[in-house]
Amino acid sequence: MTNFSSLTPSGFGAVLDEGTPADPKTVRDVALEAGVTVVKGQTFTEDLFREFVTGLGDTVSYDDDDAAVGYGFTDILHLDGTRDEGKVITGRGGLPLHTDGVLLGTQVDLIVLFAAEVRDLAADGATLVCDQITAWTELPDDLRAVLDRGHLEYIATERGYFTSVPEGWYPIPTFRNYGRVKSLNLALPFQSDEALASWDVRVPNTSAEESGQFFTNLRTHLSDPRYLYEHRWTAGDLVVIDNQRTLHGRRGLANASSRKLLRGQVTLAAIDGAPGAVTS
Ligand SMILES: O=C(O)CCC(=O)C(=O)O
Ligand SMILES: [Fe+2]
Repeated sequence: MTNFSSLTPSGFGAVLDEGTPADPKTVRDVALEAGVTVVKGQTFTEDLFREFVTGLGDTVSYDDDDAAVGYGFTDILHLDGTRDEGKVITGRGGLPLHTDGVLLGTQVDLIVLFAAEVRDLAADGATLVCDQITAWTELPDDLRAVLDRGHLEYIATERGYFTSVPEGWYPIPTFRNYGRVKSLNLALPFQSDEALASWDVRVPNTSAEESGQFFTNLRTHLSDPRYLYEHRWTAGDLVVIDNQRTLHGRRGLANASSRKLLRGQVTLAAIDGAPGAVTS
């Protein structure tokens, strides 16, 4: 599958022309091959969306000890752009580039997003997807050296979402490899103009100033248009992201706009020679 026109100059991402409903196996294969795939014109109800997500692999669900994670959503999270005070991930503000599973330490291979409703979205409320493997390959040496130290320190500040993680700062490895691909295990800090933060991150044993400068430079590199696909939502859009090869984020929603996305997460078993497999 190499004849897709890509979504970034780095050669990553693919639009898939599928019927309605899209076939989960086809969508999964293209998402793993291309890193992210966009399918337009889908008409899922929440139940049909759940069925589609199940058809991609093992659904990540939060139960038993993790039942309260994400305000207790269990398997399908509603990214509703809510105005509820204190909600960040399901709220209206921007989200810095990150991969899912960093703070909770979970293996999330695919992120599945479906736009059930979109109103007056214009240019913002976009979801950003970064081709992190290429960006990592092309990372300046000074930034690489900091990541190569092996850990960053995080604190989860949105406690209603991150219910099962330590209270204070805790170290998280900068890389991960669940058997398919080694990649950056990273969540950038919120910027000061993003009113509410869901988490914060710092470079250990470094001044706040140096740590801040590191993340500014890292953000500049990862946000280069060469690596970045910006998805502007239309109702009926399905976007499936390979969470092991990308970082993603969101631009904040403008005041009058409304956007209701459904989100599922999928874990794939480590498959030798799977599409998208990168040996490292
Ligand atoms: O709202 C978005 O576009 C992305 C949300 C997100 O990053 C997440 O739910 O993990
Ligand atoms: Fe996310």
